[in-house]
Amino acid sequence: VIVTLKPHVTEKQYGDFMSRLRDMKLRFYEIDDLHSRSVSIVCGISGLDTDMIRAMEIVEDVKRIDEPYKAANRKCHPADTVVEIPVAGSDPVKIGGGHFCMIAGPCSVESEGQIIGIAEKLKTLGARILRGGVFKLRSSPYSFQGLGTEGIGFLLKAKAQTGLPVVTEIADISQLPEFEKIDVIQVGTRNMQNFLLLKELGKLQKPVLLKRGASSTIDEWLMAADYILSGGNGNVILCERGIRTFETATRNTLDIAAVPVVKDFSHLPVIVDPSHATGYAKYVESMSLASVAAGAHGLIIEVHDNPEAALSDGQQSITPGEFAVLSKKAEILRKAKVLADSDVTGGIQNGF
Ligand SMILES: [Mn+2]
Repeated sequence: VIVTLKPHVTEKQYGDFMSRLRDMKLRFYEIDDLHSRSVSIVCGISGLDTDMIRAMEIVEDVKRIDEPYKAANRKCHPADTVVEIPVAGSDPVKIGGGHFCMIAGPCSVESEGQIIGIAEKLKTLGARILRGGVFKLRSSPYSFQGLGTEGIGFLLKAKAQTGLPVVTEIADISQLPEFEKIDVIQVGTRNMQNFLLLKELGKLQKPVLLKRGASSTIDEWLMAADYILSGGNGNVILCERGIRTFETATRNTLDIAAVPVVKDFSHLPVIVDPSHATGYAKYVESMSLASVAAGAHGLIIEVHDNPEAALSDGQQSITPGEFAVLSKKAEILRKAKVLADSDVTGGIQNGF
């Protein structure tokens, strides 16, 4: 609900109101509004006596949020969320708000040498986070299932060697202890509605990369985010990775409109995975640039030294050389977008 307070509320009244909310163990955000002071209270309908809130002396109005997602809703939290990923001995990597982040790496960790080698290259080419699957959820039981625990070890060696934070997918709650040193836990498309897993991740403070389910609506995706957020973990990054449509020319259909829609509906950062969305290396660059133009907060891209020999998703993996070009183009386009967004006339005068 959104609670609007009466004008001219004193600091003392405001403080008392806040401590009552705290006593009731409600999660809430303070909304800075020029005209009225508002507070959004995030909870299920059953968890709040709205009449009781309405009856409080300083409350002017209590409005229910109509959308099924509450904690992810921008109405509850007007400012953009910026998720910070700590980096040892350096500034954290930031995703969201005005920050853009490039995530890259192979679909699967295949060996220690492979992941360290590619990580070292990607670091020099603009990647800020290293990706690599170890617990693979594959459509076919006969496809490569990942190196598992051994792969986590290799990924952490690559992190130690390069300083790049790492993201990898969790397949099941039982694997959670193995993710202690992993910087970002990915929930893949097949697990987007694994609510028991989402609830467990809500108890952590670790960033979660929540991919959109291949057949999920944006509402369902944001409700999945609410499972994590309402548990107390505010570090959720959304990832559009293509949805299932009647089109077969690409692996999935990249829902590029999801980027501005999610930014409208939610305060959470949203990044795009053009690799799984298209399924073909040759389309990854154009869809990456489209994502930047649409306002995505980052990209996650599959890169492999020798895509033809990749144990998974070779068809959609680009080479480090192609990544270098993509990364450069994305940077140029992003600068142009920032300039255009901030000052259209100035941008036009400057030749854009
Ligand atoms: Mn993959």
